[in-house]
Amino acid sequence: MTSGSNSGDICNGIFRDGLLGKTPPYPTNIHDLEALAKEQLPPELYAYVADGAGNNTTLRDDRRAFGRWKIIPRMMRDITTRDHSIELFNDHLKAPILLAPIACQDAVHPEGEVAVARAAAAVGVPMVLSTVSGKSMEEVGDTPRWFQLYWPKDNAVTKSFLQRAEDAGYSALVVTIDTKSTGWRESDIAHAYLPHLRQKGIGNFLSDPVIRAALDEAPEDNFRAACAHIFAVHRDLTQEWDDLAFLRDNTNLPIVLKGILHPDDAREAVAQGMDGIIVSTHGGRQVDGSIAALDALPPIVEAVGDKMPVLFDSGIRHGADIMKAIALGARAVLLGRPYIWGLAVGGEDGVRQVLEFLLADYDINMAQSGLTTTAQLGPDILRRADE
Ligand code: FNR
Ligand code: LAC
Repeated sequence: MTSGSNSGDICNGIFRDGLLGKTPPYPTNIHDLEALAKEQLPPELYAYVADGAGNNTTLRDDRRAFGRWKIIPRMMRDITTRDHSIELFNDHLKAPILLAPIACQDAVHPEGEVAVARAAAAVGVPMVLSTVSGKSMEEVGDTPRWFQLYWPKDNAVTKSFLQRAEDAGYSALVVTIDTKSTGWRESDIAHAYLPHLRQKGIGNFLSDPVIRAALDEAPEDNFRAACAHIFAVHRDLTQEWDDLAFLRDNTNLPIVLKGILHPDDAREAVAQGMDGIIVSTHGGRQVDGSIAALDALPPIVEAVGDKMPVLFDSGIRHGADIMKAIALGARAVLLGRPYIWGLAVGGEDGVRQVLEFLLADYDINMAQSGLTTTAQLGPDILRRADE
């Protein structure tokens, strides 16, 4: 995204098309896009994606936390040449954005994660593939990508997942540590619905050689027994900090712990030799009433110092949100629900529009604030509204 950047091209193209009576194919505003997805998805699936835990308190607080920070734009600077790229582990990112791991994309669209990977590749944003993906990690195409691990109970399965991810070309491992079990999600309870119990999101399990070897009959012949086995091995409630040595010993990939909200847990991640962390409330889906992710970020950044990159998700909707999270010390952010709304309404094209528009929004908001590189974002560009 350099020299005037592609945000200019996108806008010029859109306004030129407008002269011919054409507008963007999908809603531009993310809330309008969600409303359209809500019309199109079955109610229980919409609720699974949209809602959080309990009374949705943290889901709302994650967004409110952004409202408390205001950008103070600076004027009269040369903004002709912009480059928002960053280096992160082994990857060069054109903007400080990745796609958050989201389960069961095959429930939302038949092409699921494969459509998302194509859109991510087209736009140049890496995706983090969930363990709970409809397609197997080998089927998800040739795009920069990281693998998210829900750490299974069976070490042989864990080792197999780690090896497969490395062999398939994933460049980092995200280990999600805030979801030993699923939060109390009232709408899922009310609908008695979880997509992974409806044959969605199990591509990595059904294709795993260790899992298949443990079954008396192939999943194709006895699907019920295969699912029972998968649910018996797929999570482990006992894991503690010292157990991370097992992952360290069994992968060459950088390990990023996802779901940290306390500075002491961030310090523990450093002590365990991890390579990075993601500050996240899991989109308000785990502990209702927990601290908002953005409020948790500054003390964690202070605790970690320059020992490892701190990434951020939970509530990113616009370019301004990216600016605020990075200014408060995140190295990069992960985009969650918005790209799933794009997938729901337009498959690959829908995701591509969401990503292109978000990158353009970020670039333009940066430029209008007088900023031409991501590195220029710091606390000095922000003021708390309540101060
Ligand atoms: C998630 N998230 C998630 N995280 C993870 O590590 N593995 C997973 O499989 C999933 N699955 C998942 C499904 C759905 C439907 C949602 C909404 C979220 C959490 C995700 O990576 C991210 O932390 C949140 O989506 C961030 O919140 P926002 O920005 O989407 O509100
Ligand atoms: C969720 C799990 C799969 O949030 O991470 O639904």
